[in-house]
Amino acid sequence: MMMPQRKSSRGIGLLELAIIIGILGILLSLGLGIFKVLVKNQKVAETREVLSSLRESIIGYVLTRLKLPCDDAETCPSPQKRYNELSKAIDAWGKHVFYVYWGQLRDTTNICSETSTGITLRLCGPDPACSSPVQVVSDVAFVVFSSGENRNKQTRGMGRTDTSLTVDVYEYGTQADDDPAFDGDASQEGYDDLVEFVTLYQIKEKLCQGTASCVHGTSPINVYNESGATRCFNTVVVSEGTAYPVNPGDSITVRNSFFGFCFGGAIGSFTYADAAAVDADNDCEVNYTGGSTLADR
Ligand SMILES: [Ca+2]
Ligand SMILES: [Ca+2]
Ligand SMILES: [Ca+2]
Repeated sequence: MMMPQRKSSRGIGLLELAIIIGILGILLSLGLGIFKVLVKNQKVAETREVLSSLRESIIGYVLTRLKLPCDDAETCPSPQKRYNELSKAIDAWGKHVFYVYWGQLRDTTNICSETSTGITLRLCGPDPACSSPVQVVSDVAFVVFSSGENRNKQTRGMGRTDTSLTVDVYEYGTQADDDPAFDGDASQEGYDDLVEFVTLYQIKEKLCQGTASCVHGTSPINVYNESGATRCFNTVVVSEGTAYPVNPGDSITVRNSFFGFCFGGAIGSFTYADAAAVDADNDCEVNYTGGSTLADR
């Protein structure tokens, strides 16, 4: 039996072929574009992860050593460590991440007794002149940052800083380069640095119990009478175990108390500065233990 002959198809015309190739081309380029964006996002995320781990490692270091680590490009007396020994300090594009810190916070024996830094960070939005910053953060302890995909360091500062420094952070794509000398190129690249920072306040909040609101020189210091008897601080009767707030500039003369009255000559004295000097844990609380003696509480 003869099979009916199939009608042969006409095939694809030249025009259709051109259209199909065109569509494929568009799809392919879209796909490549999406692929590039995905890779880039993944690298940005990876770098953010590197920076936040590094930031946490530095905070961890401060919690045990009571001071900041060294930069990698300076003399670092043992047993101090460098920031890049604490955690990975290479970004997703293979470049070293930068560390900028306030020098005194490395020299100090106890970061809790530090009250300010000279590093200010400004979030500038899309304005390369930063004429009206979105946010200004003062007393920054340290900054870690990556020069981003363009590998151009566009953020100011590197390593130890002992003179006041303003670090400006711009919105992605802003035509800003605050360190043209470093790369020798101030070309009109969009800002793409990735920046993390920590303030002295944030460190003290974690490390120095209850000290966030205690600033020596500004906050009153509670002096607890732990001398074993009711005393008079100037003319105020302070019973055993209770606190008397001493304000900046105050000088206290301590006298004995008798039935709720202050009497007799001075048995000791101290000033606000004396109280601040012994308040090693920086919580604005010290003990008066007799005579002219104060001790940390
Ligand atoms: Ca950059
Ligand atoms: Ca640069
Ligand atoms: Ca104290």
